[in-house]
Amino acid sequence: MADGQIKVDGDPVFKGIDPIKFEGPDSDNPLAYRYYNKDQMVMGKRMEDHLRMAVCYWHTFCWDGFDVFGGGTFNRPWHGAANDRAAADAKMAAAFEFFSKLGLPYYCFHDVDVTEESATPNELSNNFKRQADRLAAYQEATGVKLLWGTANLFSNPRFGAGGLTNPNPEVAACAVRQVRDCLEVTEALGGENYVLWGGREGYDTLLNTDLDRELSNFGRFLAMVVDHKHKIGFQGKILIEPKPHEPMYHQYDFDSATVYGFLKRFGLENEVHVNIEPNHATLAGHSFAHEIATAVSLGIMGSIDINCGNYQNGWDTDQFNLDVRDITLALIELLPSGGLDTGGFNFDAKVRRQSSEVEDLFHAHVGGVDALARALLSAADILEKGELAKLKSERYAGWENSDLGKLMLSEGASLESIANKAAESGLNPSHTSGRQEMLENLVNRSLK
Ligand code: XLS
Ligand code: NI
Ligand code: NI
Repeated sequence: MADGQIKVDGDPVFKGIDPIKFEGPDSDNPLAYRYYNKDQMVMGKRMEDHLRMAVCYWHTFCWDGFDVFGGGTFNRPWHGAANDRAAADAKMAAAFEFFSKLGLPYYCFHDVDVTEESATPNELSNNFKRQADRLAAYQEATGVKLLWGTANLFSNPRFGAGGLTNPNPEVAACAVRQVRDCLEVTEALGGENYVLWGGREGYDTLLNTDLDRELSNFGRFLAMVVDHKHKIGFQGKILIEPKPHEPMYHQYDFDSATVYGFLKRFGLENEVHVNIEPNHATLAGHSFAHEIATAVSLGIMGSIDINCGNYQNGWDTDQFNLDVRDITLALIELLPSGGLDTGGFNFDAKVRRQSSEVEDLFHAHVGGVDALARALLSAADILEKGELAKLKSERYAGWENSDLGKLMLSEGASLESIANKAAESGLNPSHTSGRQEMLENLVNRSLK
């Protein structure tokens, strides 16, 4: 162990709560899994290996319940009077106890989540390295692994105008340094991905923003991240997490398609993938399934921050996603492509401010885990029945089977040759039903 002070089996924080077990759908124990049975085989793979679930450090262990209208409501036993070293260590002990009790394989963090308040970038760098050793010891003792690490380039006031896209090169250099440190720590901890969520990379008004320069700088620094990844031999994926708004009025990484265009511009489309979050998808006016289908189609699918917004207000409320149907629709797009590779499902979700007891954190995750497991079972049932694939292949069969389809796709085909062909043959085709309602019913019939 890297630090003699670490007591992994020290005083438990979650005393009255036993490890969460699979008890089956008929259990009446609120703190049991009804569907998540990690060794159960689904489409030839263990449930745990399909879902690769992670707990996030920030919402679950850092947030004290404050919002813009009022202070914290949570009073967590691991929150000290100040965010000092003792509090950071207590938080880490609680976090690993929680991960272990849930029986989930992964966790995720920002550099500042695991460290105490640091007065300067130098202090942060030192504090983070110390905490990284402690994380390594906890990982070794509990078997919990790191899905991804990320640098927080948005909370410190110096990042008000962004990190890597800040107008001030001194601030951008501090951001670069934080990313370098965090990428190296993530590598040292065996992290399977490294995430860049564009916290304040964007603008509040174009009146003070040189958009062209900011995007050029962003591309330049992202290329350096990729170079450094190769230099240090990091095996994981670099992921950008798209989001259209909040905190900035406009975020550069708007959605998966926008991110792809940006990556193409800088020649990074084979190096960087996306971390998709349902609540960000809906903020961008897309469904969760749309973002997955787009990323799969563009070859940039990476990982998922699972959560959802609120249907009424459209904000980034980061709720635990219990919508089995919505997740099923996304999995129908994801699973045929081979599913998650180095990615996972990270619970980037928070309990409501009134859910003030630590027990609520367990209820929230148990519900989130089971919703994913139910969606997996549902999607597998739908895909294994094969009706969707059959209908799609029939719908597009003309491109494979008919002379016209083949001709249109052949080399040398032109706008003119196709138009002439249509005219010569007097083409006047009629509409074919898309069978949407039948397919929607088919999905609903398979929901578990
Ligand atoms: C915020 C993001 C954030 C990232 C990590 O909206 O979801 O939590 O996942 O920086
Ligand atoms: Ni988010
Ligand atoms: Ni997120």
